[in-house]
Amino acid sequence: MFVDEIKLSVSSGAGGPGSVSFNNLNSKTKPSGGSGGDGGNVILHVNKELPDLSHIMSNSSLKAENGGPGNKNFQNGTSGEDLIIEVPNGTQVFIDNEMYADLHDNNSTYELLGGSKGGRGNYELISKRNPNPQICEQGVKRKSLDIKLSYSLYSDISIVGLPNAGKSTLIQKLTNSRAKIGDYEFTTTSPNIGVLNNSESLITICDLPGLIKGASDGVGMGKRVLKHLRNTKYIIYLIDPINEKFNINSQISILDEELLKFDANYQSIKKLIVINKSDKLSKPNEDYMYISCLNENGIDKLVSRIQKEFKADLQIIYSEFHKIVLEQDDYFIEKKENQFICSGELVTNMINISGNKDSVLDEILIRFEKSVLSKKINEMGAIDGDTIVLGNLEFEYKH
Ligand SMILES: Nc1nc2c(ncn2[C@@H]2O[C@H](COP(=O)(O)OP(=O)(O)OP(=O)(O)O)[C@@H](O)[C@H]2O)c(=O)[nH]1
Ligand SMILES: [Mg+2]
Repeated sequence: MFVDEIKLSVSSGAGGPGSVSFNNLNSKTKPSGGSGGDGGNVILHVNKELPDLSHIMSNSSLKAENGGPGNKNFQNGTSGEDLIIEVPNGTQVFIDNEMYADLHDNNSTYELLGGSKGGRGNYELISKRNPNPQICEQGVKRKSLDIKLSYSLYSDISIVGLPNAGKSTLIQKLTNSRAKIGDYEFTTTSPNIGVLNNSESLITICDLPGLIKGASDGVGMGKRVLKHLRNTKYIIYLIDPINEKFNINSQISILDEELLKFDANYQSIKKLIVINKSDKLSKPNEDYMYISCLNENGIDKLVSRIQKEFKADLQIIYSEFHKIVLEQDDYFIEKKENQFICSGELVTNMINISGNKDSVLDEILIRFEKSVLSKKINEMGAIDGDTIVLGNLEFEYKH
């Protein structure tokens, strides 16, 4: 089954914990605890061979590997393996309904989440201030993200029209596609792709499910159809002149309106209006191109027209999209009477230290003072004696 939309939960690998250990060298003890390895990244890799997103399990939760722990004797932990998710060209990434990436370049990659940093062992924490640290960092926790992947097909031409206009019949006439045909509405439920027969160049054609009024608001299969026009170079509006509800002009208006409401940039995709079922008409209107998929009248003319159009260099409208880099290290400060309660990733990482209790507290205080938290709390009007809460730690504020 063709799958063009999928929801996933992904997590980066956690950083491995550092270690506290000491070596005896010439009767002096020296810190020798190795650091934890970094966790694996979450990466999307664009692979043009993939036909859709059906290789990814819907609603699955995928995780990169955690970094290994640091050990005594300067041994650093191993880095966690990246989680690499293969996606087809034309995949978009959404987080909370906002598009974060539009991936078009084969073999390119997009980092969704960087692996979390490994915790430093006491060897790496040696500093002028603390030449003999009895502490290590525990490594940054894994980060998780709920994403939606949406795939829009690439095609040279998309056949768009109301249900029953003959779109699938036309793709059968033009290409090797064996699309299903039916004398009822919504026969086609997912896109069919074919390659134009007897053409000098390779021209791919896509037959889409029928569009109806309100499609851009999600009526019928609306949005799932309209999104596939994003990566097409040329659109054929296929019109049914014997449609009992809508005449030729109203069909054109419905299609124009729904396309533009979905994405105003669709205006710039070149379009050709083709009236099908001319076998049912006694006197065609000369303004349009007429065909009959039934008796094949006008099909040759349509093919010549397509070939002529494709001699010019037609392009898809979106070929590049600035990829948004995801923000990390969030923090929140809540003021409650004389308390400043700090939370978020920045805080979690700041207090994620283990080892000798007093040394751990000293280190956290020094990190706090150097951090943006201390600056913000000062700006928020903290005075000496107020309480600062960092996770499960509380201490008195001093200017
Ligand atoms: N008379 C006549 N009937 C046609 C012609 N082309 C297609 N049809 C008929 O129109 C009906 C609908 O054809 P389809 O190709 O399934 O239409 P569609 O636009 O793909 O329909 P959906 O997938 O439901 O949107 C079928 O009964 C076809 O045989 C034509 O040129 N003349
Ligand atoms: Mg069809």
